Formats: sequence, C-alpha cells, structure tokens
Amino acid sequence: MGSNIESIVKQFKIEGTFKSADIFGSGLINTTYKLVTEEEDKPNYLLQIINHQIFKNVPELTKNIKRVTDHIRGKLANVPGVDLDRQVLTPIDTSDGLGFVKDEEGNYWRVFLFIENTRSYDKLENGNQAFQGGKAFGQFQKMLSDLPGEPLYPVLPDFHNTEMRILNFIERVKANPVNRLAEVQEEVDFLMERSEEYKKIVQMGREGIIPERIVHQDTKFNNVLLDENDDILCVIDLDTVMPGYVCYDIGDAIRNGANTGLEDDRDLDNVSLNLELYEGFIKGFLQETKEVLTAAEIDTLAFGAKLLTYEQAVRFLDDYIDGDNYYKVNAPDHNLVRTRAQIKLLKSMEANWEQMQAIVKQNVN
Ligand code: ADP
Ligand code: GN1
Ligand code: MG
Repeated sequence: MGSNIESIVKQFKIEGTFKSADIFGSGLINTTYKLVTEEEDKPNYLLQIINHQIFKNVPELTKNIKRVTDHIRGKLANVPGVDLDRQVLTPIDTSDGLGFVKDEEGNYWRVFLFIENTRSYDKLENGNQAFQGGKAFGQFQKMLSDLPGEPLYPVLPDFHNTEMRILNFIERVKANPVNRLAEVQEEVDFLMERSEEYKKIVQMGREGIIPERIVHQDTKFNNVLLDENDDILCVIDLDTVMPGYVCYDIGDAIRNGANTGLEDDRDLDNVSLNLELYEGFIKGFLQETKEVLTAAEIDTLAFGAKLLTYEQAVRFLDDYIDGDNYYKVNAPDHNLVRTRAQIKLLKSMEANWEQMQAIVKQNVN
C-alpha cells in the first residue's frame, strides 16, 4: 500500500517529500491517513479515501467543499489576527485541477492541509467544550448564510429526511435480508411507535413553516478541531454540507456530545442526557444564531436533539438488519449496541423534555 499511496500523493500539489502515511482519526465513513513529509519546515497533510459507495458524485462533492472553504476563507480574511491555514480547511488541488485522484481500484483520494496541535474529542469533558461546539456550528451556519451562486449540490439527497428514513426502514424490516429481525423486534417496535412524531420537521419544511439553510449535517464533536485551550479552530468533515434545517445541526451535536456515555456504550447505565452539556451546546449555538433564526426555527432546536437521536437509532438499526453495509463496525453486534445506546439516550431526552425546552427559552433572551 505504501508505494501506491506515494504515487497517489505525487498527483497532489503538496510541498515537501513524502515520508509516511498512517491511519488517523476515528471517523465511521471515510478512511483517513496522516501524511507526513520529510522536511521539518514543510506542512503535513491529511489524506483521505472518500467512501464513494456513500458519496457517489465525487466531482460535485469536491466542488461543494471548495466553494464552502473558499467562502469561509474570504470571510475570515477580514478578521484581524486570523490564521487562515488553521481556521478553515484547505483542500489541496491536483496537477490536473480536479482536486481528487481516482486510482486503478476505483478509490477516490483527496488531500487537505493538516492542522497541527489540535484537539478533537470523541467524548466531551466539560460544559465549556459543549459551549465551544455549539458556537462553532453556529458560526459555521452564519458564515455560510450568504454563500453566493446556485444551491450546493445535494451530495446525499434526503440525508436527514426522517420520513424517507422511516419508509426505508420499514422496507428493510420487511426484507430482513440477513435474518437478524427476531432479535431486534423490541427495538423495531420502540422506533415504529414513535414514527409519526418524527416526521414533523420534514412536514414543517414542506409547509414553509421553517426555511432551508446551508447546514453541516454531521455535527459530531470530533468534527470540530479545538486549540490547546479548547477554543474553536475549525469545523471539518464537510462532505454533508447541504441545504437542510438548522435543528439538524444543533440536534446532532447534542445527540453525539451531550451523552453521559458513548455513542456505542455497551453499558446502558452510562448513557443519559447530560443537561449541563446540553445547555452548553444550546447557549453557544444561540449566541451566534439567535438574531437570524426565526421564532419557528428556535422552537425546533430542542426537538432537533430528540429527532436526530431517533433518526440515528433508525439508521444504526437499519444497517444492523441489513448486515452492516454502511457504518464501519468493530464487532458483529456493533450497530445493535449503537442502536440500543441511541434508544436509551432518547428515553432520557423524553424524561427531560420540559427542561430541554425551558433551557432554549432561557437562552433566547
Ligand atoms: P470522517 O468522515 O471519516 O469522519 P473526517 O474528515 O472527520 O472523516 O476526519 C477524521 C478525523 O481526522 C477527524 O475527526 C479529525 O480528528 C481528523 N482531521 C480531519 N481533518 C483534519 C485536518 N485537516 N487536520 C488535522 N486533523 C484532521
Ligand atoms: C458518520 O463521518 P462521521 O463518522 O463523522 C455519519 C453521520 C452519523 C455518524 C454516527 C455521512 O459520521 O451521519 O451521525 O457517523 N456520516 C455519514 O457516528 O453518514
Ligand atoms: Mg468526521
């Protein structure tokens, strides 16, 4: 693989000489390497194989990311003291100008500048981190609110269309392709009992009650890079940046970040909503966005946390029933473990629902 990687890397306009490429990070979709160069004074890079089973139109995906990062760079350029190489992702172009390389096996590769000395957490440690996370995605939202030109290409159409997710899930349950249904009937029933409630956001969008905006749509906390003081540097993992609803971003940030346990905790006693972290996310996000969001959108923020947790349970269980074709798994029951953790978290949100809504109200004024 080493020499193959080297020949791929040669096609990108990187500075310095290839030294090594080692697997890096803990994303569930793409395959990421840290690419180290020989020279001390040359940058390192982040090399990724784009999961093109999921992202089928790599040229359009590449254009989206270029537009988004150029726009953010343009905005930041006017801010005194900004470090442009660290506060926005820098995609590295190829000699042919396409911005990605397709190898003989059909893999698509891309390169970003590596941002050194950052922190990226799979699990939050305190309320300040939650505040920074909410603020980071709020700022991201604000900076993209005036992206000129045509709408971004819908790389994953219906990505958070819960109505569609539920319909696909019902089909998957019917098909039961690898005979896993019997052991998950309780989870299927739990999710189906709630299916009507979670179609609400898509319906509100269709009726024009809430507007579409450019949103990130994959707001795990490890998709924000922080500096050594836990201050925000950069929002990363821009594959899913597309038109959608704001409650998706704050909702998924809370689902992932305000859990007392892990997304895939085997010990369900660890899993519950941490209200202090929840409040941190809401405070940070609203601090940046409350002037621009409509009252109807603000009303959806707490619901977004429940919605994205519900949807993620559906997605993990769908993949489990399907035989694990979408998410990377580290054990045969990994997707089921993840499903159960999401269901436990959703139950905890249901139990704290009044407080969740009150916290939004307290932070609007
Ligand atoms: P995935 O889609 O698989 O989640 P990401 O783009 O999020 O892939 O990258 C995986 C991890 O690599 C991130 O969680 C982060 O820790 C790290 N990372 C990504 N981009 C950079 C970068 N430009 N500089 C430094 N670290 C990065
Ligand atoms: C995936 O790429 P990563 O690991 O940041 C997924 C998200 C899920 C998340 C669950 C494109 O995110 O939607 O919420 O796993 N990304 C895609 O951990 O499906
Ligand atoms: Mg990621």
